Amino acid sequence: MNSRKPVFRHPGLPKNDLGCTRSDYEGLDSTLCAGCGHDSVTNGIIQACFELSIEPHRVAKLSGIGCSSKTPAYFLNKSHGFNSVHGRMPSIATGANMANKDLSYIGVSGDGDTASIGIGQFVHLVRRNLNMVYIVMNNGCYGLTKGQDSATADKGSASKKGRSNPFEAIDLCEMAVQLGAGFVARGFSGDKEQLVPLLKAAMLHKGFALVDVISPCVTFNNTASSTKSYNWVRDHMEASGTFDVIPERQEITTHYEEGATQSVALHDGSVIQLHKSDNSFDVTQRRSAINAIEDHREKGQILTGILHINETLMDTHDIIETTDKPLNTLTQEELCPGNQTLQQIFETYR
Ligand SMILES: Cc1ncc(C[n+]2csc(CCOP(=O)(O)OP(=O)(O)O)c2C)c(N)n1
Ligand code: SF4
Repeated sequence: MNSRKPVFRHPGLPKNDLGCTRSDYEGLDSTLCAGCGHDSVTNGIIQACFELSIEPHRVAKLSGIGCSSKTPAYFLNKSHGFNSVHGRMPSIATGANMANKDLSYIGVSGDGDTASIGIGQFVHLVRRNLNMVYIVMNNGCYGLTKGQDSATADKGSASKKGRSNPFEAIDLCEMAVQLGAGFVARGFSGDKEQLVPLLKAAMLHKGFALVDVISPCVTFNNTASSTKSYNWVRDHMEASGTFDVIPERQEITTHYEEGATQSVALHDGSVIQLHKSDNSFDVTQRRSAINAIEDHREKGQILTGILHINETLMDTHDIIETTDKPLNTLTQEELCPGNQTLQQIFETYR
């Protein structure tokens, strides 16, 4: 497919540490409906990768099926990509990650793709703590198949054609915290100021990082009676606080009142400095995170921001003690330990 984007680049465009401009992180033109929240999330991913100076050829983009799962075509066109079948992205991500731990994995899914057909695969991805960023573009409906309610649609919420939803909603963030995820965040496609740092923090985290982004479907679920509409989310979102992602080796210069700030050191030496709006909420404690999500839900609010972070967990490779090198770089000598060692291994099974 040809892109209609201009090939001319102004020489004065800002460049990152790699000498790349933001456009080096773009993909094909979007074919989604004008105003779809998913396009804003795509832009957030492009911005986050640009600001972090991520090498596009070191990234693998993975997705399932849905309008949301089409978006990897619209960012990082110099990266690896795999568009799997509906709800099966987690198993593709697991296989790829096991084969090559040196790539960065960005998975994009929808609430249908993750919370309905793919929920069985999703929960195991979380509990295994696969090192990847998992983005859910959450619009409370199946956009691609014309707007049926999804499992994240709130009880009582109604889409354009549907009746009020009679079922309880699945809260993917709360479920991920309960399953032991080390990084859980919630954003809104209409709040770029919060979304880009959330995505950056998720990309710097080692292990499974869930970013659930409320991303309204303007065609089927942007009604006055929908709790996933632009207006409803704007009126009901409550941020857990603001935060800075301070890259490795950069001095922390901001100063906030003691007690209101919580610093979390990331695996690569970067630091997340959270300026909390509520001192009673400790993002490093699972129970505290679950209580905060529940308390806000009871008040009819959507809690956004970093909801939980734990930098002490081991990822899948550490847990099952895989080899340090990507499988395709292993030599014959490394793969075959020799007759004597093989005999010793066989002896342990006799
Ligand atoms: C096995 C299978 N079952 C059903 C479908 C039909 N289908 C395609 S996308 C989709 C749901 C998409 O919803 P979501 O993941 O929320 O993405 P959105 O389009 O809302 O971004 C469904 C049911 C399919 N493609 N494959
Ligand atoms: S149908 Fe909805 S989710 Fe799909 S592209 Fe259009 S607005 Fe976006």
